[in-house]
Amino acid sequence: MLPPSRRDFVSLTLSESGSYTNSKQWRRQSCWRKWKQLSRLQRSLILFTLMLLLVCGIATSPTLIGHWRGEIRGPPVLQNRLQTKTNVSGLLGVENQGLDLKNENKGSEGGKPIISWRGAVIEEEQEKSQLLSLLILSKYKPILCSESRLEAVREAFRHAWKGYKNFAWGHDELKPISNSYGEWFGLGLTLIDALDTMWILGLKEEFAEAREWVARELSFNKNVDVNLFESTIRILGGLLSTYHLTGDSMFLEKAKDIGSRLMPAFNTASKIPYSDVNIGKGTAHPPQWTSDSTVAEVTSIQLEFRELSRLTGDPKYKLAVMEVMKQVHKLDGKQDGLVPMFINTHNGLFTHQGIYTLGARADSYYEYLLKQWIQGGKTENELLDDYLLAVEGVKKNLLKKSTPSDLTFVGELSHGHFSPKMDHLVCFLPGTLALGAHYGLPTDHMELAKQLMETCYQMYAQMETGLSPEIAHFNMHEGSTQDVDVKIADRHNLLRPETVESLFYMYRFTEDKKYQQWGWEILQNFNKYTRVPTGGYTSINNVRDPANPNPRDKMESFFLGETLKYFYLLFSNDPNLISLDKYIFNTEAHPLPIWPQAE
Ligand code: DMJ
Repeated sequence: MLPPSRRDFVSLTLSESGSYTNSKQWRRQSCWRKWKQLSRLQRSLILFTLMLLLVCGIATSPTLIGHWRGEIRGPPVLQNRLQTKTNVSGLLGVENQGLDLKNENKGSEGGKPIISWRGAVIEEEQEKSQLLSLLILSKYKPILCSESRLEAVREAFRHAWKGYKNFAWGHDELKPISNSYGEWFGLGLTLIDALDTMWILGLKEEFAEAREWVARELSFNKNVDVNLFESTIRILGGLLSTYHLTGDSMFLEKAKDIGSRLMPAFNTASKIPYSDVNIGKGTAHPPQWTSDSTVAEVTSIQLEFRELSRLTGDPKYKLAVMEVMKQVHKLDGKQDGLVPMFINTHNGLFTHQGIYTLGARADSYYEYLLKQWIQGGKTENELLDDYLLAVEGVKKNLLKKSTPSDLTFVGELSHGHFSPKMDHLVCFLPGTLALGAHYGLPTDHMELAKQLMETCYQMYAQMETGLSPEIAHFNMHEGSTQDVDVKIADRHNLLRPETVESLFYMYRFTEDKKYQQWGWEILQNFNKYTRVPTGGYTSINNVRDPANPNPRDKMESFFLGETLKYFYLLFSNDPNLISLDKYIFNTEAHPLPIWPQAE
């Protein structure tokens, strides 16, 4: 009889002949031999450890849990996609990110930033905090995962703030690639937009220095044209919410100042406001090329001016903006509650009729119908009626399914012709629908919200960078192999908040962790493709090219005002952190109080 080693001898000989199959066989046999050589105790220990690892792996995989619970639904294509994405980010992603960092770290020297792509870096501090998260997560995953994600948002904010502080302090927007700044109104837009975010994130030092700038440097007595809508939602809204959160009356005084300087916009024949106001001279005018205003702009300043009236006791602000709502309520030219995009400031009529969208120029009209109704104590029935009608109008005219994956999307209508085009801006809608359902509106609004939330997430997940384009076109013809097409001109990403905003609402109302998970993936992709080494985050030109996303050299103020704030609120498990039963967010993410009773 041959000794046991005889088998090894045969394998070894074949292996030397270069046969791959036999080499594998040899390895197997060699392992088997080693296994047999172990004591019973050693074997039991190894088997036990393997079993333990398997059980832990299954128990902590959100994807598997999701499948077991039936949470991850949708067509197989998307399920595959979700599995892939889940494995590269999120809970497991933190771990993977830790591994990536280790690899990237090879080329770095102590204390120096670690380059992750041209332009984006992960600094040492961030690396430490993420590796720490990795360690913490592997031990106490369910409890501390939220805290480590919150810390990741604080870190992202600090990084954005570093760029703003060093290169754009007191100016409107950071240009993070050229280490300079851009002016729009010359009013420190980013700083004001970011005030309440810093307060909510608990960034005391940053808040204190920004408060000093507002108190000492900010003056609205300037010969400058500002856009009524943009300065209302960002500046007036930002100052009012910061006043409410802090109780610091300096912010209220500044809010009164800018609010009264914006009022000349309403001096028009129709009382529909002009788009532009010179806040120093007290004059207002439409844009140079038209006497029209944008419908979304004139109908999305109401939360702020109504609140200003409540705080000052002066009804003029509220009267001016409610006059606009009254007129729009009665106007001809709507289709099933959907509004055109333009309104004339001379005669108060809709212009460019026949085009209906939930995207640019109409979006926040719908959002503010619902939010004013909530703000005012749910008694202003015309607002509610218009909102409910519009949701039915969306369902009837704009809602379709894509192929191959049956994603529900909101398209556009142009003179009876349907276009499967959806702006990223439309992704405010799942959150707004969910908010309405929370306040007692039909439950099918929540069902629609869930479907649209999935679509908005897929607008990120199906892109090569994991970041959404500005506009997506959905395929509807049989035989399509992908749901989302992006035209070359639409491939940019401006660091917009709408999807993260909706994820926040969806998580608050359902407590379904998948929404936090989706947000976590998006935050990581912002870090990967838009983070700039010297501070700040940049808009990019091409979400389809991970090798060269092509930075645009601009950090919009809403990235700090909205996007990072909604990330933070999404990752927080505390429903009382800006309770949705007490506050209503304006369209720039500035929380304003829901009035104690209807006024
Ligand atoms: C913000 O200024 C507001 O959210 C507005 O309602 C839409 N555009 C930007 C963000 O995308």
